[in-house]
Parts: sequence; C-alpha cells; structure tokens
Amino acid sequence: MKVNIGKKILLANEEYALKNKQLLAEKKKLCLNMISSPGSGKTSILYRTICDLKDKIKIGVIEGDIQTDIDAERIRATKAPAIQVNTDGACHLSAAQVNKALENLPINELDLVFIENVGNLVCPSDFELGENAKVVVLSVAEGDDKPVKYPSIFAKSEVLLINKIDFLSAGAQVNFDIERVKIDARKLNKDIKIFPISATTGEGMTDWYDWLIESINNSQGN
Ligand SMILES: Nc1nc2c(ncn2[C@@H]2O[C@H](COP(=O)(O)OP(=O)(O)OP(=O)(O)O)[C@@H](O)[C@H]2O)c(=O)[nH]1
Ligand SMILES: [Mg+2]
Ligand SMILES: [Zn+2]
Repeated sequence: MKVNIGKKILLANEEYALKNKQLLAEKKKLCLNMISSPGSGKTSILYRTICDLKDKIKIGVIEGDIQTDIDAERIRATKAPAIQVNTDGACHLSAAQVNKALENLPINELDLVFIENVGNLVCPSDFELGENAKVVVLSVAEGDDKPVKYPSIFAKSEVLLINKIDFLSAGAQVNFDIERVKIDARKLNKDIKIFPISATTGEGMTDWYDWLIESINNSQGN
C-alpha cells in the first residue's frame, strides 16, 4: 500500500491552520505571514515598521528560525512582544507551532501579528498558518527572475515587497529590472500589491504602511 506521507502532513497542518484562522477572526486580529529567501530583509522591514508605526498600531511578532533567537531579540529591542519558534532543522513553520506561539502572545493588546517564516522561497508557500495574507519579500540583489523561477509564493501572496531599492539608487550593478518583476508577478497574480521599499533608508515605506493600516481597519470591521 502506498501512503502519501506528504499529503498527510499537509492535512494535519490544515487542521491547525483552521484553528489559528478561527482564533484570529474571533479576536479580529490581522495576521500576515512574511516569506522570502534568507537575508532579503524580513526582520529589518519588521523592525522599521514597528518603530515607525509605534504610536498608531500595536504589533506582535512570531519569529521562525531553524535555530537561534537572534531575530526575536532584534524585535524585542523595539519593545514589541516577539515569540521565537525554533524549527530544529525544518525549513518552514507549521500551523501547530504558530498555534502555540499565538497562545504566548498578548493577543488582546495587539492590532497586528506578523509571522516571519523561515528564510526559504519554496515550501513555506505550501504550509498555511491560518494567516489573513502572505507577504513575499524579494530584494534587488537576488535577481529579477525569481517570480518566474519560484512562481508559487508570488501567486499566493497578497503583497510583494521589493526590498533594498537603495542599492539601485546608489547605482549598484545588480541587473535588477523592477518593471520585469512587476510584469512577471502580475502574470501569476493580477491583484498583487507591489511596494518597492528600502528598510534601510525608509524609501517607499509609506505606501506599505497605508496598506497595513487599511487592512487592520478591514479586519476590525471599521
Ligand atoms: N542596503 C540595504 N540593506 C538591507 C535592507 N534591508 C535589509 N538589509 C540588510 O540585509 C541583511 C539581512 O537582513 P535581515 O533583515 O536580517 O534579513 P532576513 O530576511 O530577516 O534574514 P533571515 O531571517 O536570515 O532569513 C542585513 O545585513 C540588513 O542590514 C535594505 O533595504 N537596504
Ligand atoms: Mg530574519
Ligand atoms: Zn520546508
């Protein structure tokens, strides 16, 4: 008899994803699952977003990493609550891990929960965590062919953040054509919102913040 273990794992994950979704809906909290390859700038974007919006919204973070709590410590430096989940080698977060982390966040005090997934553009797109939306980050030094090469995550994300655009303004030779990325991402997902940003200089972040605040208002039914 052939047992499809991959399918079983995904089905078990779906159960927890549904629990998380119900909890978040009941509490009217927005939850975003942030996905990118290692080093695209997920933690840097979160750090800057938390600091810039601290007078407007309360943000909590679930940090997924294979090991270490480096990223959670970086977030805690902003005074925002952060729960580190170590996956012990696994290349994505599971909905069960997020379920446990949600229990340890002061969820009633928050407007928004970010999940920083393990740095990986591939399988995190298959594991629903119960989030309201996925946000994919692509930085300009990774190549403008990534939507074509890793289509699943671009097809499933509501937002694409093109990070490190300060490299382009500074004239770095990275051969990154933002227009090509926009066209290829929209071929996979015609409604995807695309914000070119720099977590370092803050360029472009206002449009991202406007989208976040509008999405929080929608999830709170305002
Ligand atoms: N120039 C520039 N550097 C950036 C920007 N955003 C992040 N970085 C740098 O890129 C490196 C990686 O950033 P992180 O925020 O740790 O990236 P990450 O996606 O969280 O990495 P992992 O959690 O390891 O997957 C750091 O050295 C950051 O300072 C940016 O907008 N511009
Ligand atoms: Mg990180
Ligand atoms: Zn994985």
